[in-house]
Amino acid sequence: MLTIHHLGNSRSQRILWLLEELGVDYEIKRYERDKSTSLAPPALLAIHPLGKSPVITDGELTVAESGAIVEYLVSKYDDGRLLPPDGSSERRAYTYWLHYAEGTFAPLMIISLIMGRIETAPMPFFAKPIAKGIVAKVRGGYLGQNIKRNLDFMESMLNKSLWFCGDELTAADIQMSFALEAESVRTSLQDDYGKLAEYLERIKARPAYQRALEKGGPYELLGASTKK
Ligand SMILES: N[C@@H](CCC(=O)N[C@@H](CS)C(=O)NCC(=O)O)C(=O)O
Repeated sequence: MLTIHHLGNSRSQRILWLLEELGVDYEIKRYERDKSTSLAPPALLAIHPLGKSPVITDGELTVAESGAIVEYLVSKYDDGRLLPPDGSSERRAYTYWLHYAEGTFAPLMIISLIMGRIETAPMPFFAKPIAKGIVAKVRGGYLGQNIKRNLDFMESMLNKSLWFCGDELTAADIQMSFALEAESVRTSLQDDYGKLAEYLERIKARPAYQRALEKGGPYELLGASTKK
């Protein structure tokens, strides 16, 4: 039986969604984040040396890293619905977005989350202006413009098609969903990024996405109170 080691409020939610889209039988082993640090519990270290989620086990095999998990599941279980044909332009787009999600966009979300944590961390009063100054420099000199450029880019892509690789959902969209959902709890996409907002609505309307939410338990993305 395939097992997904699922950390609450995390990226592994999208693997549950993929499994539901594929109609695969699986079991969920749940892990909760530490209440004060938000880190994964040490039990996940017994599954993979990095102790992160998602990670799946399938018999003797352990697969970590969302993109690798998506590739593994799609190559084993997809019947041609979620993976565009080899050699097609949709397939090139698929490879791009599958890597872009964790390689380019997610790191910006992480930096943003960390900046928010620094801003709100308890510290002596005299250190606060220094911390705030550093955060402002990172936001003003790097983060803000990069997030904007990436959101503009994604919005322009969704002006051309319903999903990132054309008018059909692919597993690359499932990989893309997490960081965009995280961004949407920080910024109201509706005002400046209408296509991205509609895209997230399309995702949330899918029955497989809703089943995954029911099975995965609470999915409250971290960093809702941070700003760019
Ligand atoms: N690039 C990795 C990132 C894995 C990752 O950082 N997962 C987070 C959950 S969203 C995690 O396990 N965090 C808990 C921790 O770092 O202790 C992937 O996509 O699988």
